[in-house]
Amino acid sequence: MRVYVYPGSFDPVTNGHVDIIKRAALLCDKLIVAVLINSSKKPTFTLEERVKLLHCALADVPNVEIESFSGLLIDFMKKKNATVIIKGLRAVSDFEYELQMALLNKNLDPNIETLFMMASINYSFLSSSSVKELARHKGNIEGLVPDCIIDEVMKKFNE
Ligand code: COD
Repeated sequence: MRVYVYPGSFDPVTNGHVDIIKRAALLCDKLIVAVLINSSKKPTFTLEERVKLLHCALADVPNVEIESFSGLLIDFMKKKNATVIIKGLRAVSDFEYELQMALLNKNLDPNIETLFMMASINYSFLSSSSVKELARHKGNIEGLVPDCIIDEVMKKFNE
């Protein structure tokens, strides 16, 4: 059984993430969306909120599971018998950091591959940070995040 892992902060999930998840899910038997618990980025949404938003966004994708992890991604991969790490690349600026991570992870476990998927052109400008910036200023986030999470994201910044 081919188990792949798509790790991230998902703070919050965007349509760019969902696009990568749907495309990656076609390549494997099970795709685990792995939500990092203690990100150095200090997430805006709690772990429970990030997981709940992902469940809503991915309700119609059959072979996807949502889990959380802390510590090293490689240790989580081994625990899940997963062989491939999925990463999304938006621009050259993503590449340098992601290459370093991929080489580091390869050094930790040579049997685990990192697979880079290019962002779709429609979402190549999109990040969780830009969604949060828009929401903070009551901007329109339609089309940037799944419809079912719009209210919850807007509420977070405008309570
Ligand atoms: N289109 C396509 N892909 C996208 C888009 C978009 N619009 N937006 C983001 N992505 C991709 C990102 O490039 C990334 O691959 C993924 O989606 C998740 O993005 P984020 O921003 O939610 O998550 P990050 O980048 O904060 O996640 C970082 C990790 C959790 C993957 C990383 O910190 C990690 O692996 N941490 C565990 C500790 C570890 O093992 N470190 C390595 C050894 S030191």
